This record gives sequence, structure tokens and C-alpha cells, in this order.
Amino acid sequence: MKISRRTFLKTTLGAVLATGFPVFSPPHALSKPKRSVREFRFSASKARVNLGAGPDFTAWTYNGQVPGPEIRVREGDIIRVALTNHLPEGTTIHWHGLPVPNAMDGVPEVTQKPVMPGETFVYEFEARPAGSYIYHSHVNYQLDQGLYGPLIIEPSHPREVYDREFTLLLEDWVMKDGGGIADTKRRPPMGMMMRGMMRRRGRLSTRGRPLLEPVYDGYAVNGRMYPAAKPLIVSKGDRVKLRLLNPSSASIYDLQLAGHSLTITHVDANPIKPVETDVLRIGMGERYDAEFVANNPGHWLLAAREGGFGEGMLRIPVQYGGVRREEPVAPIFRRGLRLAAYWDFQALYPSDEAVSGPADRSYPQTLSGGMHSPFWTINGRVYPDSERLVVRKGERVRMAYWNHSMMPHPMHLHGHFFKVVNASLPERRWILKDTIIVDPMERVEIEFLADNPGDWFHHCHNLYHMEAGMANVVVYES
Ligand SMILES: [Cu+2]
Repeated sequence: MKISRRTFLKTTLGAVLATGFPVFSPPHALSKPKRSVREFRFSASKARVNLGAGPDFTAWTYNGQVPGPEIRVREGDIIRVALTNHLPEGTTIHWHGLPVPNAMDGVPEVTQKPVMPGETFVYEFEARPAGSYIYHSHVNYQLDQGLYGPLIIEPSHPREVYDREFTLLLEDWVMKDGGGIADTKRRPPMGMMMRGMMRRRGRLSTRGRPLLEPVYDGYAVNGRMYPAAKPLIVSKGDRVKLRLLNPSSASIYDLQLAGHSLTITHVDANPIKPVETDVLRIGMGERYDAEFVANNPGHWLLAAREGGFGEGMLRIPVQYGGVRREEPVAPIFRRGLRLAAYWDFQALYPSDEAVSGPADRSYPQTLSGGMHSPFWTINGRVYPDSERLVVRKGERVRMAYWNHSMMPHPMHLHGHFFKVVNASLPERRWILKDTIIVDPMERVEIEFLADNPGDWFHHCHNLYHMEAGMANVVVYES
């Protein structure tokens, strides 16, 4: 998953010459690129896989591979994916972060019926805006069984200049047949209150009882586990762009590249004023584009601490061409390193939206659970018995998160980007995101413009928290 930018530019130039566009005009002078329909065929099926280290096991896959095939298109293209289900249960695909039309959003029983075994469903939507995205199944625990992949939308008029680009999916794996759910246990029956809740939902069997999070066997990048991970080969002087995507089910990573700092340029597909950092924290469902300048020849590791503590487990070598292959140098996580936070970021292009006064609606969202409860809740309620957050088209809507639990929750809103409320910045510089980590005991507010009618899922992107109830639905009233 590597593209040399020089090669890419040469190819583009060749295409421009062939089509007779003026070659030396600046990009904005070119006529609008012709939009093309890009078709993909995805077959969801079980397959034997090996991550390069550890045993063979049976994962749930798109086209027999983990992660699924890369979708890479140009902004404005039409993406058409024909999904055929060869799994033993229903499935869907969700286009994480993309504000697609509601019927294409891939949430079972909210936007579509699951695609049942033997059936085919065609997803079709416009690729916009440019950026780094993930696609994944939104049914049961299929995400943690291997059903995810990268979706990259290149800008129609590139403004960035870099020499190399790598797309890196950061993955947590249970290397057992069936993936993550093969390592979980159902919670034992709880007290009277819990039983009351279950009875109300008509669920007295163990089925439907929340699962404990698995203990992961290892962490992979693009389906390869260190030392089998494919090294990133760079040359001295290169400007290197990394697209960092976290489709993991339950792992937050603190990433550091030994011998180099990272400059963050995009959060969840949206450009920000570049911020230099030593450590980059990325939660489930988040994407960051970051660059580094290859100015320190050697053999280095890009590595992560999982969950912000413990031993480095996710590792990928960064190797300079021509440097003798010696043991790569791992980053050292120590006090005093810079760790960029949401509050350090501001939008690269100020929004032109005229904003004034308070939001039209505000929804407090208290996040609780864990400790002695098998459920994870928003405002004390368990999906699907949770609130419906009613909005009207054109309104500015606030969500005020307050995390009452001891776990971080990466909260994700479908169908919209939201602004992260930051009192230290003018509103037009607030960053746009679609997933935001709310830390233990933290209060965070977001605001979104209700501009995409439909029923939209809103949930914690820890898969095991989501399945244990931490979700609700934003609905548009007419
Ligand atoms: Cu959570």
C-alpha cells in the first residue's frame, strides 16, 4: 500500500498529456476532472489467514484477505460496491466517516436490513470529501473478526507535496478461529436490576448478554505482525505521508517514530494547521494523516503502546534505502514527550458558516458503565432502549459528553462531521471530526449541523461497549 508521489505525478501528467489538457496550467485552471464510476466487488466469506507471525486461523474477510482490499478513488468519483454475502449470518458495510446518503450507511435495522447469506447488495455514493477513511461491517462482532479495510479519497486538486505515502491500518487480533469473539466470555448473570433490564428487553437467555472484551494476542499493521510487517522504505530527504487508520475493536494506540517527530496534517479526513508531535494518540475509528521528513538515516521502528500504557506491541520498521539492515531502534516512551491533543489543533481553512448564539438544541450525553455492570450506557440507557435524539434539518446541534466511567470512549456520529467545541479558539477555527475520544471523567462538547436527513447511529467505537448498549440514534423530524 505504497505509492511514490513522484510516480503518481508522472502518471497523472501522462494522462493529462494524453487527454490534451494544458500541462503547465496551475491545478485550479484545469477544467473539473471527469467523474468516473469506480466499481468494486466484495465477497464476504470466512478464510484461513496468517498474520506472518503466530498460527493460521479462520477470519471473516472481504475477498479472502485481511484487511479488506483498499478502495482508492478521486474526490467526486462515484463508488459502487457490490457486496455478496457468503457468511453464515447477515452482514452490512458501513463507510466510516463519510457523510453518505442515509440508505447507504450500512447500519442493520437503522438504515437497512442486513444482507443475508447468498444475497447481494449494491452500495453507491459519491466520494466526498477527500481524506482517509475506513469501511467495516456494522453487524454483531464482525468488525473484530476481520471485516474492515481502508478507503482513501484523493483530492481532485492536490495541494500537498510529498514523496511517498503509506496507508497503515492498526489492528488488534485474537488469532483464533472466529477472531476477537473467540476469546470472550459472556458475563455471568447479574443482580436483580440487571435481570429486570433483561426481562424488559425480552432476553433471559445468555444470548444477548454483553461480552467481556477479549485479550488480544497481538497487533498488526495491514494484516502483518512484527517482525513480518512490511517495512516502510524511505530515502534520505523524502517527505513521507502516513495515513494512520485505527479499525481496531478495542485498542487505543500511542504511536511514536524513533528518531523522528511527526507532523499531523489531517484529523478524520479534515485538514488542520500542521502540529508537530512526538506521540500521536489514535482511538478506534479515528484517522490521522501525519508527515515526517526522512532526515535521520537508519533503521527505526514506528511503534505503539496499547492503551497508553504497557509494553510496545504494535511495531513497523522504517528503513532508509542503502542503510545496512541492523536491528531497528525502538522509540522510548518517557516523560516529557510532546503528545498532541485535540485542543492543540485548529482547522486549516476557517469555516465560512455564519455561527452566532447558542446551538438550536443541546443533548447531554452521560457515558457510564463498567465496574460492576455488564452494560455500557448513554444517559443510563441501553441500546435499543435508548433515547432518540430528535433534530430538524438546518439546526445546529450540541452533544455534551460527560464520561462518568473509568474507560475512554471514542464516540462516533454517523453521517456528519462535527466541530469540537474549544473555548480557546474562535468558532471558525474549531476542528471537524467524526470520532472523538472522551476520557474518563472528562467533559467534551461537539456541535454538528443537521444537514443530512435520516436516522443516524451514534455510539462508542469500542465494539464491545457498543454491543453492550452504548449507542443511540439521531433522528430528523420534518
Ligand atoms: Cu466505550
